[in-house]
Amino acid sequence: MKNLLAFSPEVAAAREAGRPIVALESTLIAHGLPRPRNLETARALEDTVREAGAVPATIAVMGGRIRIGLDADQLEQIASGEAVIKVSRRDLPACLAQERLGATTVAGTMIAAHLAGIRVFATGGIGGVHRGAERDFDVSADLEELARSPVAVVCAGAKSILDLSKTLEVLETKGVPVCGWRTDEFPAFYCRSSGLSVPHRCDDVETLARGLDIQRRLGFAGGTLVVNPIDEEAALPEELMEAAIHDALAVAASAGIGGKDVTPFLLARIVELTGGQSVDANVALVLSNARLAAEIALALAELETARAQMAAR
Ligand code: PSU
Ligand code: MN
Repeated sequence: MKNLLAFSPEVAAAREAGRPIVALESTLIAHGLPRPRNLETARALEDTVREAGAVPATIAVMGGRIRIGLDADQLEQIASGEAVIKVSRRDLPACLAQERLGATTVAGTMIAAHLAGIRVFATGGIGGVHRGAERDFDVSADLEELARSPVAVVCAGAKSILDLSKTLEVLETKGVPVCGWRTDEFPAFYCRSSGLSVPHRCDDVETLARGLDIQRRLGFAGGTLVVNPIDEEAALPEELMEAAIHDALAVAASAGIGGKDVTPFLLARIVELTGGQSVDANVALVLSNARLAAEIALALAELETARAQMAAR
């Protein structure tokens, strides 16, 4: 395993010192946001985690290794590379074997975070069950990974390019704890509400950290999904987003877009249709998720320190 993982000096030092670390994904940078906002956002995400007192670990695949923490040059490669592969679970072995440049999805990043011993991960939105999945079976591997890898994923719910109700059903079937951060509703990425309720609500990071700790002590295999609604000031009108999403879905269908290209295609189309608006909202919500993830990582570290002190007595 050792030579498949490569830690940046910052992350290696944090591991050594037992400091809280927050994983960040790279598909969002390579395929989810337009240039040059993508690189600016990647940097801002790392700074936000640092300001909150944790250490950021942006994850990507490079030169036959899974990089846990990227330097400035590597971050730029992910943001501006021409042929960056989108790496989910099924893509990891080939991307590593071929020594290609890969950006990890939520699923890919969860796998890497778990291998690196990182418990908390911040992103924008997760993949889920696509609208019409009863016909084409398009269900993101992110859901399966949430059931497998013990990592807490902080997100703003999912875009309604997906069928959010079916997405919640699959999460329930797979036994993935879904926790609403100061909300009773599953957020719809650009919008604070979806009309769908979350099974559990949490209002403080200490309780959240306790839940994560208990999940581990119970021996549960999977992760937890923490859903953090976009800030009121940054949220976009539902009608605007529904219209853009409808248009994007229609174009994708008539262009015959399929497989792993569906999500990046829809994301790019929505950016075109809403102009900078959707990008501003997207950036605001990921930054907010990074802040919350750092607070959770800190609370988890405190809880573990307290337990170790108790045990030593
Ligand atoms: N949803 C977004 N922005 C994103 C993604 C999803 O609003 O950038 C990315 C994430 O990396 C997620 C991936 O893990 O798309 C899901 O892709 P798919 O639907 O092909 O599994
Ligand atoms: Mn898919």
